[in-house]
Amino acid sequence: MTGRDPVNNLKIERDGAVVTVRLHRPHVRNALSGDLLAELLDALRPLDADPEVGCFVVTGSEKVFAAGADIKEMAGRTAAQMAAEDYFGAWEGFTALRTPKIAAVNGYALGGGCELAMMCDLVIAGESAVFGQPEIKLGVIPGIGGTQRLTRLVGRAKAMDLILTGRTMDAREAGSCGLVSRVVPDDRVLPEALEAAATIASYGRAAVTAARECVDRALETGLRDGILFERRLFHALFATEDQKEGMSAFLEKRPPRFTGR
Ligand code: CO8
Repeated sequence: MTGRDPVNNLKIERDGAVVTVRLHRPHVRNALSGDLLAELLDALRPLDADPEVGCFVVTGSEKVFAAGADIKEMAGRTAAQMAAEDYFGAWEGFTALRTPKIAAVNGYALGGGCELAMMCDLVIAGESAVFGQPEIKLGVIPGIGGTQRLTRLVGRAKAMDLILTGRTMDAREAGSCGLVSRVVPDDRVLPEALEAAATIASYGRAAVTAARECVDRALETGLRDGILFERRLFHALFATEDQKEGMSAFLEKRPPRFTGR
């Protein structure tokens, strides 16, 4: 990616085990530039390695989650430059973060914005949120996993409809077709996401990681392999203190105290 923009494109806040990342490029509707991605990874990688951090919440503004990849940044590039830079390849660094990620979406989540939401583990959207993959209108196609993740999440029929026509869908449709985990009133998006994040962060880290990896495996492999993968991770969790603590606490009728060990 290009030289770093001196302006901060993100606002990061930590409250205990939960880290909130707010995309902040209001002049371009939070368009996802190379600088923004580099900043995001620089900020989140050390937090991902911190055992005290249990969940990330990614959000935008009241009106825009993100209006996609930065069109100005891409517009003049040649195919050779795009390939040489492996443009968008670095987004794999975001999906590789092992800490659970919740997208808290108000307003537009278009193109790369919709793809960013789909890279998160949960998507909590406000009633006025708008989702779409409008790249066809720019003479291109989704480039940060949209054709693959959207199809897996909502099925071929709706993915073709959205990607070929470039139409948008509202939060209700996105919720009913499986793109969005919860649709809530607009002013409840961040509180609800923070509550879910605190809940996830309160559980044993090994179980949370195993659960995420197993659910994602369901989209990537056949049923027999997925079930075997799940069973092996389930067995492995019996090596953790958190499993002993969680089950003892249940039997002793007291709240568990997970330590991440
Ligand atoms: N990139 C760069 N600038 C943007 C973007 C963007 N994605 N979106 C908005 N802006 C800029 C506008 O150019 C405008 O700038 P200026 O003030 O200098 O004119 C400013 O933000 C405000 O934009 P609007 O006036 O349009 O704001 P509105 O609030 O009226 O509308 C919308 C908000 C609906 C979000 C509208 O801006 C919009 O439709 N944006 C573009 C959405 C879009 O097409 N997204 C897809 C982008 S492409 C992509 O994500 C993946 C490409 C895959 C390429 C594959 C390569 C490998």
